[in-house]
Amino acid sequence: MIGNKRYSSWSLRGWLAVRLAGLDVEEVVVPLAGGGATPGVRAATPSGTVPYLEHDGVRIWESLAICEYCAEHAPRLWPAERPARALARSLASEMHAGFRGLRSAMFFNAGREFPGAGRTPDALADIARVERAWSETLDAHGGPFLFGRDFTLADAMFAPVAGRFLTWRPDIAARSRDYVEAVRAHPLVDRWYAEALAEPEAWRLPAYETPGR
Ligand SMILES: N[C@@H](CCC(=O)N[C@@H](CS)C(=O)NCC(=O)O)C(=O)O
Repeated sequence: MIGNKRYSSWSLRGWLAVRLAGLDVEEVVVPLAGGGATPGVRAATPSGTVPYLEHDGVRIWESLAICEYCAEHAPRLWPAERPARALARSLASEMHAGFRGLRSAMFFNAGREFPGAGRTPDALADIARVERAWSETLDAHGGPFLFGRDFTLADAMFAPVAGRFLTWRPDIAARSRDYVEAVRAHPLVDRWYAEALAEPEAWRLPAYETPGR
């Protein structure tokens, strides 16, 4: 189960992991109600949040746990070398646990652009940290993705950040912009955006359609 694609950034992470692993699951999309209390999500998932996965009789929630479950089916979703794998897991965990300033000031909307808005001090500090993390891995592995040619679960965890940068257009380095474009061009991310734009207008929430909330 995922939230609607226009808004649900955590769902994008879990959905990418499931699709990258090729798990055969039915996709259930629930339009988010806003405010973190969608009745259909509350009733159907242990944590009251999406993404939520049921597969082979197993129930998994929390995007990072879903990533790890998918990697058990497809170990190639983490980098092959142990040091790179450790770094990828560290970055994925850091994303899962943090960047609240960025996430609250620059919410995810796959269909809008709010260039220049949302630049709170906390968001800018988070963006600086994101750029440091990205440049370290991009320099070490040569891009286009964080750990080289393959799109890993670290990229899946940061894909909604790339999406936020496309919406809010903060000032970022050319290297970061290239990475954002590479993530956006990934066929699965492109599919997510296409499906987000095809969602019913009735699912739109005014609070997520303008920059100032
Ligand atoms: N830590 C959770 C966060 C999940 C989360 O907050 N998801 C939001 C949607 S993006 C949600 O389910 N909100 C409940 C709601 O809107 O009803 C994870 O990594 O999966």
